[in-house]
Amino acid sequence: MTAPVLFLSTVFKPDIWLSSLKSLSPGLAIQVWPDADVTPEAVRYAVVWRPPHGVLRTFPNLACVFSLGAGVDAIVSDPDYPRHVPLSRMIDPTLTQAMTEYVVLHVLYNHRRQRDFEALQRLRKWRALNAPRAEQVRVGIMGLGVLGTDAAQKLVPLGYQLSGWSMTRKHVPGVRSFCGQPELPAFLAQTDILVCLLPLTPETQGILNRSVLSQLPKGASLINAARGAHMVPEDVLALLDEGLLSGATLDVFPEEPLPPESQFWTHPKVTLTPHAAAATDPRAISRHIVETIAAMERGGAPGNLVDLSKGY
Ligand code: NDP
Ligand code: OXD
Repeated sequence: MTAPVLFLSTVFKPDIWLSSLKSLSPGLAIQVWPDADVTPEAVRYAVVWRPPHGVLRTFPNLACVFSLGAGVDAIVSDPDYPRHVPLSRMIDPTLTQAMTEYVVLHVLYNHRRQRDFEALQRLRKWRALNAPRAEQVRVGIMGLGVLGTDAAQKLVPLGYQLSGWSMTRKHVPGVRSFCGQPELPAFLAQTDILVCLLPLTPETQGILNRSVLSQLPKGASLINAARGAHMVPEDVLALLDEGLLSGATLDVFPEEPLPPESQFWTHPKVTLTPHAAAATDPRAISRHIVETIAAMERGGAPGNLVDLSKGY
């Protein structure tokens, strides 16, 4: 059998994705890597999540690669990625909404000292803790793209002082824009709650390190919902122990699943979730894939394109 669509993931089981694609386009012929009967020449579209490096280049007639997620670091880091093939990533309102819920939840959690209240609850201690008013709290979002911008826009009406750091200057009402390396120190110096929503690229890898985080005001908190490799784990743990960081909400880790021996599991100042901030909705991505394939077969171009020269 030959099929123009190939499902290729080292992490996701194909069933749910295949049934979702088939329900929208019953005639779509799909095969699953690494089935032995896949004919490389027949593959025109690849639907991927963390594909093994070197595999995509073995399909000479690829017309488009679809990422099942918003972050494409595991794809663009493949030195053999066929760079003439467009890469379309996940941009979808359901995913954006889910991430915004996560960010709003944990900004409030850190601002309102919920972690401290839970510690007191465990001790059966009835004690009110003070928290500043939202107007006094400065939230800084690293990465003012699709996800960061939406989260910022939803936090503004709650009264927080919002700022964002990006590559290029942004004009989002109520959100102060900082951009580029030269403006990073000023951005950090005025941030009480730092939210990382950057893509993982060679420039942003390890950016949540001692030297950068030490530029935050003492007692700032960190929310990382982007990628684990943004963080230098030992630096974050040390800064929590030293009190420079008062708390951290972490959704992503350099090694996932987080190993049982990791100190993050039990650190009293850490709240963690298992890379669950914003999952891709199979129906939403399937709609995007099916519609894009239909458009491309009529001669159209794919949307949600990654700029391969920038890596995001
Ligand atoms: P976008 O590409 O829309 O936004 C990225 C933002 O980061 C842009 O504002 C960009 O600036 C900025 N940026 C990139 N590189 C730099 C740099 N070197 N210095 C400063 N700013 C930089 O991405 P999304 O908002 O869609 O997604 C962000 C990330 O969130 C994903 O890459 C993924 O890793 C993560 N994610 C995590 C999920 C989870 O469940 N934990 C779910 C979904 C996504 P500019 O706009 O100027 O180019
Ligand atoms: C994504 C993710 O990038 O789920 O979409 O991490």
